[in-house]
Order: sequence, then structure tokens, then C-alpha cells
Amino acid sequence: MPRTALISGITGQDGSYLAELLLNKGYEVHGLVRRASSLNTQRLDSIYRDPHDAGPPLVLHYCDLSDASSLGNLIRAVQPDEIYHLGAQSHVKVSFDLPEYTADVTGVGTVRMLEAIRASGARARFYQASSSEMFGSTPPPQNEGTPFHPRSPYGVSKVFAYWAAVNYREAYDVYAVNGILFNHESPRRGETFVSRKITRAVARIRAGLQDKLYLGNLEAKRDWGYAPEYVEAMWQMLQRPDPDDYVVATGECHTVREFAELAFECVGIDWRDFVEIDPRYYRASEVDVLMGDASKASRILGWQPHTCFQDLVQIMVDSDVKLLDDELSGRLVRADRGRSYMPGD
Ligand code: NAP
Ligand code: G4F
Repeated sequence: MPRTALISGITGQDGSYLAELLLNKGYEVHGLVRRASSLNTQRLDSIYRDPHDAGPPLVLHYCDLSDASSLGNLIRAVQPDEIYHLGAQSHVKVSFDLPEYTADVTGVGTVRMLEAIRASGARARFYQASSSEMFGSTPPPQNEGTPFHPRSPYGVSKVFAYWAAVNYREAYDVYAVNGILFNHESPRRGETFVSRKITRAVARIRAGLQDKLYLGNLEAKRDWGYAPEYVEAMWQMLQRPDPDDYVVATGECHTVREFAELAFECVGIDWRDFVEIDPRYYRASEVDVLMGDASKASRILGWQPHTCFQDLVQIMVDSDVKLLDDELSGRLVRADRGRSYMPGD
């Protein structure tokens, strides 16, 4: 029997890479998709399967982290062996504008998942997508023993969710792990996170379609890794005999300024001619430096990062340049499959 995995946040950056990884490992993969007025399944295009055709066992279900009954029904129906809980309102700046919504989806949504597991009696292993944002203003290097001091409604919600996972492990013997992941990026990164905002702008400026890139705090330092390598760590965590919590990071940090400088350099443009500061992108309280110590993940999981900062920036710039060239030349046509991804609509 193939193992069955359920992924919340399957339409996001990490969810899409994780789905590919698990399908390649022979899993039957189920994904939770929230209803949107336009298609939100583009990142799954490469593994799409029409529900009427034979193919990789990928099944999508309408469900929402704000709707406890839909979560309970889904977990009872699918009976997954592993649950990867990646769904969240994941944008830190947006969380200052939507604090209550972020707490509900990112924080309480995790409790809804855990309660659904407990109530169903399922023996599913549970992965919680915890974040280095929980460390906030605590100085680096940050590891599993570093105290949390979150600096945003998002960070606060993730701390709540982290402790919920620990509590269900201790109180109800749920196999629950926290992966405390530092920033990880890729060509599939959402367009409003700073890395992708920069690499898209580089491609557009190169093509003469944009003349300025407005950014906020250039001095913030982040530990930036490559997303496909980070989802491998998620899977490894759930394969251990006992549940535990792990930091996943590269151990190196760079400023936003360095990211921008290098990204423009990739296409031979001087970033200073195009980047301007707009205080609207400043945060009410900032996380100045994140730099992780992933030695526990290395020792116990055998996990190591392989893509360095320079290569990550190059991969993202190359991808956005190609994407734009394909769009402009008309080579990129999103195949109209004629049918919805979702059953029943
Ligand atoms: P992402 O691209 O923003 O994806 C978030 C996912 O959550 C999307 O699939 C989104 O659906 C879904 N979602 C949002 N609200 C929902 C709701 N109410 N009900 C159901 N699904 C909902 O995030 P990511 O970068 O892949 O990150 C995955 C997880 O890891 C998140 O929990 C994030 O907070 C956490 N994390 C990320 C990083 C990082 O650097 N990427 C680091 C540490 C932790 P739509 O596609 O419809 O929007
Ligand atoms: O790319 P960012 O928006 O990512 P941030 O805030 O670090 O959060 C990401 O990583 C977390 C892990 O640490 C995840 F949990 C979270 O879900 C998300 O994936 O911003 C990075 C830095 C910040 O210091 C921000 O102030 O870039 C700075 N920045 C400067 N100008 C900007 C901008 N950020 C954005 N989004 N847009 C700007 O124009």
C-alpha cells in the first residue's frame, strides 16, 4: 500500500515542492485548496492530474483552515499517514494589517488541524511549519534552544502554533514535530516577498518594462536557503522514530542590500540606478538579523544545505528573466485543460 500524505498549503511555494517530492517517493498525495475567485493551482501545473485520468495520485480537496468541520471531514476521509501543515497567512508585513485574521488562520488554524487529528483518532504524523520569525529580536545564531521574541502578529501566531504542536505531543501523544525553517526562496516564491520582488524587477528593468524598484529596509539580514532542499528536511523529520523539533538553515546571513546588489549584477546592471527606498515597506517592528544553527538537523537527520546564496540569487534571476522572455515572445501559453483541477466544480 502506498503511504498517504495530506498537505495544507499545497498551492504555495513549499507545498508544491513537497507534493513533487512525495509523489516521487511513491506517496498518494492529498492537498487542501481554499476557494479563490481565480485559479490558485498554478504551482501544481507540472504534477497536475485530471481527476478523470490515470496518473500520479494527486487529489485536491476544497477546505479552509478557518473551517474546523471541513478539516475534520477531510482527515477522517483521507486517513493520512503523514500531515504536512504548511497553510498560513505567511506574509509578515501583511500580518500587521490583518492581525486578527493572521492569528485565526496561522495560529488557531493549527489547533483546528490538531483537534481534527485527535478527534478522528488518526495516528497521522504531523509536521508544523514553524518559522525563524519566532526568534524575532533574539540575537543570532538561533537554534532549537533559543528563546522566542516574535516581532509581528505573524511571529506571535507562529509561536502559538509551535506550542500547540508541543502541547498535543505531550498531552495526547500525537506525533507532532516543529520544523523551524529559516527563509527559503525559489523561482516559485510569492511575488511580494523581497527576494522574488527583486528578481522580478531585475527581469522587468532589463526588458525596459520598469524603471524603479521601491524597497523598504535594506539592512535587515536573513539566512536565505533554497526551498526544494528545505522540503526534503520536512520529510526527513517525519521519518524519525520519535517526534522532535529541528532548525533548518544555511548558517549564513546576508542583507537585503546584498541580495539586490547581486541580483542586478547577474544581468550587468548597477542596482543604485534603479532601487529607491519607500518607507511604506518598513515594518512597525522589524526582525534585524536571522542566522540559524542547523547542527541538530545535520547530526540527526543528515540534512545539509547545498545551494549557496550566490547560486540562489542566480537561479531566481535566470528563472524570472526566462519567464518574462517567454511571456513577451508568446512562448508561454498556460495550457487550457478544459476542466477544473478540483472535483465537483
Ligand atoms: P506560501 O507560498 O505563502 O503558501 C501558503 C499556503 O497557505 C498557500 O497554499 C495558501 O493558499 C495557503 N493558505 C493561506 N490561507 C489559507 C486558508 N485560510 N486555508 C487554507 N489554506 C490557506 O508559503 P510558503 O513560503 O510555501 O511557506 C509554507 C509554510 O511555511 C507557511 O506556513 C509559512 O508561514 C512557513 N514558513 C515559510 C518560510 C519561508 O521562508 N518560505 C520560512 C518559515 C516558515 P493560496 O495559494 O490560496 O494563497
Ligand atoms: O521577504 P520578506 O517579506 O520575508 P520575511 O519577513 O523574512 O518572512 C519570510 O520568512 C519567514 C522566515 O523567517 C517566514 F516565516 C515568513 O512566512 C516569510 O516567508 O522580508 C525579508 C526582509 C524583511 O526584513 C523586510 O523588512 O526584507 C525586508 N524588505 C525590504 N524591502 C522587504 C522589502 N520585504 C518585502 N516583503 N518587501 C519589500 O519591499
